[in-house]
Amino acid sequence: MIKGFIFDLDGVITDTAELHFLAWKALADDMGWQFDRDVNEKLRGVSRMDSIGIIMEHNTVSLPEDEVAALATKKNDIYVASLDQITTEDYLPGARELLTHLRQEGFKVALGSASKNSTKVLQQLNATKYFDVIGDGNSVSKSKPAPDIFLFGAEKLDLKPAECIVYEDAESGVDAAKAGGFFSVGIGPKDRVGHADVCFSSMKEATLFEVKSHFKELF
Ligand code: G16
Ligand code: MG
Repeated sequence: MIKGFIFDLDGVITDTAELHFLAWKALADDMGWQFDRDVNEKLRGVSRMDSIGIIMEHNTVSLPEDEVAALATKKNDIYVASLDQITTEDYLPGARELLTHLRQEGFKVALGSASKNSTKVLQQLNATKYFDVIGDGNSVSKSKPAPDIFLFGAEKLDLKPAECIVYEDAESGVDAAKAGGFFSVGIGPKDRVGHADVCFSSMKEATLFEVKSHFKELF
């Protein structure tokens, strides 16, 4: 029986990827590093420290740990300042409707994001009210593809993984959901999230009606 839903944030509820891109780009320009949208795509759902690792590897740069941490903080300061421009109009199409629908039908809902800034993003969207539990980069230490963030959410919702559906837009996020024994909905192209139990090209298609008809026997 499905009793709960766990949502990733960036790429599922809203598209913070562009703001992450601009902040990484500002840092990269400052450092004389190459960074473009193709490299940014590799950072989807990846934690901040892993992200800077990918960017440095792309530039064959290596620095002492404390300097890397300071640069990641610098990027984060730029990113956090840019979150002020997020408004209640910045849900991905279909996301607010789905969250409202889940509330109406009495499902339990958790956030399962890699971001350490999820509270601020949810506040800007006025979306905090849709979530019973906020699981994010501050809640667990092992990031996706480890299942920890989704297991954290399920436990706080007092549900078993097999009673929850996870929505994810990142390959590593779908891997994490599967590793934890959750049902999964992939948002995006098949070559990225086609290994989810069911895949939709965008949140607009991933309605409760569609998901219920796919997982018929579980509702
Ligand atoms: C998001 C983004 C990633 C970002 C990560 C950490 O993950 O997709 O690009 O690196 O959060 O964010 P922060 O630097 O704010 O802690 P998710 O899991 O919400 O898709
Ligand atoms: Mg994501």
